[in-house]
Amino acid sequence: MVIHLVNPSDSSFGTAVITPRWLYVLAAATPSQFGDPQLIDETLEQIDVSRILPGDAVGIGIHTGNALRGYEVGTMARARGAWVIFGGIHASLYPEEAFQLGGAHSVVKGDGDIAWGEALNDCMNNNPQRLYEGGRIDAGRFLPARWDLMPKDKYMWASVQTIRGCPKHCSFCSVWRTDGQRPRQRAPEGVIQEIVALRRKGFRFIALADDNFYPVTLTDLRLAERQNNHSKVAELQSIREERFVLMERLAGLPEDMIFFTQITMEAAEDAEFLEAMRKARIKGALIGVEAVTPEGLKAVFKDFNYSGDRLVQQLQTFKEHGVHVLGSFIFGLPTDTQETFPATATLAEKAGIAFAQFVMLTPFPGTVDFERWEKNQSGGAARVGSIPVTRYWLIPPRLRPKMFMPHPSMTSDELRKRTQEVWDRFYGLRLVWKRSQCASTLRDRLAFVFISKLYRQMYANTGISTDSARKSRATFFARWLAKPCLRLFQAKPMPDLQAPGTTGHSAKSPFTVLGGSTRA
Ligand code: B12
Ligand code: SF4
Repeated sequence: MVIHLVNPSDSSFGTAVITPRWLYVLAAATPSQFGDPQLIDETLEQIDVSRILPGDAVGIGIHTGNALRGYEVGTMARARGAWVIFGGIHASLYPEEAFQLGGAHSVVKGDGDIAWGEALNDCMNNNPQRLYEGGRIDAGRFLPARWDLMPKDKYMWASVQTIRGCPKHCSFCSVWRTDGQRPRQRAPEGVIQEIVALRRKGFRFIALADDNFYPVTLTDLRLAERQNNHSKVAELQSIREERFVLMERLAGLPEDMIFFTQITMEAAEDAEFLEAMRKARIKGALIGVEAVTPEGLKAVFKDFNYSGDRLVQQLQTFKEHGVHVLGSFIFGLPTDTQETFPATATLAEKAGIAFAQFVMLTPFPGTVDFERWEKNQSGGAARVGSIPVTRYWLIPPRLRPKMFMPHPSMTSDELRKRTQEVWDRFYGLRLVWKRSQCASTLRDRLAFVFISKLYRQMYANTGISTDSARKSRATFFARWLAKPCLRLFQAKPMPDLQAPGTTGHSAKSPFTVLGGSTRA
């Protein structure tokens, strides 16, 4: 019984920006009696189904965006006589779809680190269960990825997870509902061991695949303190302290290493944390800015973010601490007007953010937005063929609408066109070159320009465009750009690298920090 793990994708670029971490974690979760699994990442190349034989087991991980392709792969695998097992966020939310459309024998809901092995053993005994409840396992049980199985020269960034879950509750995001609001933080040692294994292979760029790298804010601490909730204060302090220990360990890694993470804007108020990030060389962070007006922020339950000049100031604070921001903005909120588009582009420029993504409001399953939207389809949802738009991921990509929530004053085409214009403006060569000043060497400046152009081609043109000629041109250019990009990201392997030790640093008591800011 050969085990295959498939990361489905409609578009293959030959090279990918970030490793799909789940593939390598599930490889680690595969019991050794089955041997090493075959890993197929379709963002690189499409699967060759002739390699699947009767009695093999095929694990397919899906999020909403690649669910339909995942069902095609599952159906093909089942037709070849293999056991088919689905997992990932989308399968966890809609297990029945995987049975009806994807040829599934089983679905694993939640974390696969333990349940995957059980499912494989049951397949081997010809007795797979329909559902496996993987649940939310404790951080101590998260498995380190099998990086030894990664193909050579295919990925620019590797991804290592340090924490799962997020205490916030943004309306467009499913993380806090699926991964939970209680942060599950890995001990620094395991994280460092994985990173060392990657640097040994020549990876110097690492994405910290975290929901929110800053799980405890100074406001959280202040609140717990004001409530005299001593156990809460101790718990929050311990989570915070462990973040500092991790960052100190990262700082001890080779100096050419660069990290990228996802974080909330509130970290701008925590100078000690930002300074630790600088030392750890966490040089980039995806920050959900979402909207540039207070009304927009309220609409997505993210009113802990600032708007206007205060927002510019906060974004600049990250830059001052050497953390370059990938700002994520949402277009299509009911509060958006025609002015929102240029105003957002201007704000992004003024704030000096290094990268930006401008996404169209999409109701993702598992979110508050989705539930509200689905409920509001009075008289039944519109359909494309026989498929209601509330199951838009089942609509073939070329027919899939780009906008789902009607806007009070703009048509879907207008929103898409204006969004595309903002991408064009932000990623124009002159501005990209100007922004590349954040890199210190010519090589890094070039890497910045290439990655900016690649990001735009892979994301904006293939994602937003409805014009298929433009889409295939973008795919062609992305393939072409990806090769030199990859070389710029590679470093000389360091096969003898050892994990750095710790000097026993401890974060300043948060209350020293709080005392300061409360007085200010
Ligand atoms: C890091 C990350 C990114 C990174 C890197 C992506 C990459 N190539 O790896 C970046 C920033 C590029 C990114 C981009 C996007 N992301 Co993202 N991302 C994440 C994040 C924070 C972590 C993913 C990760 O690596 N986790 C670590 C692995 C080990 O965990 P895991 O994937 O959950 O897998 C576990 C289980 O699900 C299960 N499992 C998974 N697959 C399988 C398969 C089998 C067979 C089995 C048995 C089990 C199993 O076992 C695994 C181990 O426990 C998740 C949030 C989250 N908590 O999942 C969002 C998340 C996956 N992203 C999301 C979204 C929406 C996006 C974007 C569309 C955002 C946007 N609008 O631009 C893009 C799409 C990119 C793409 N085409 O894939 C959503 C998906 C929602 C949905 N319903 O599909 C999530 C859930 C966050 C959210 N906001 O809700 N993302
Ligand atoms: S968008 Fe970010 S801050 Fe909001 S709940 Fe999701 S992970 Fe947390």
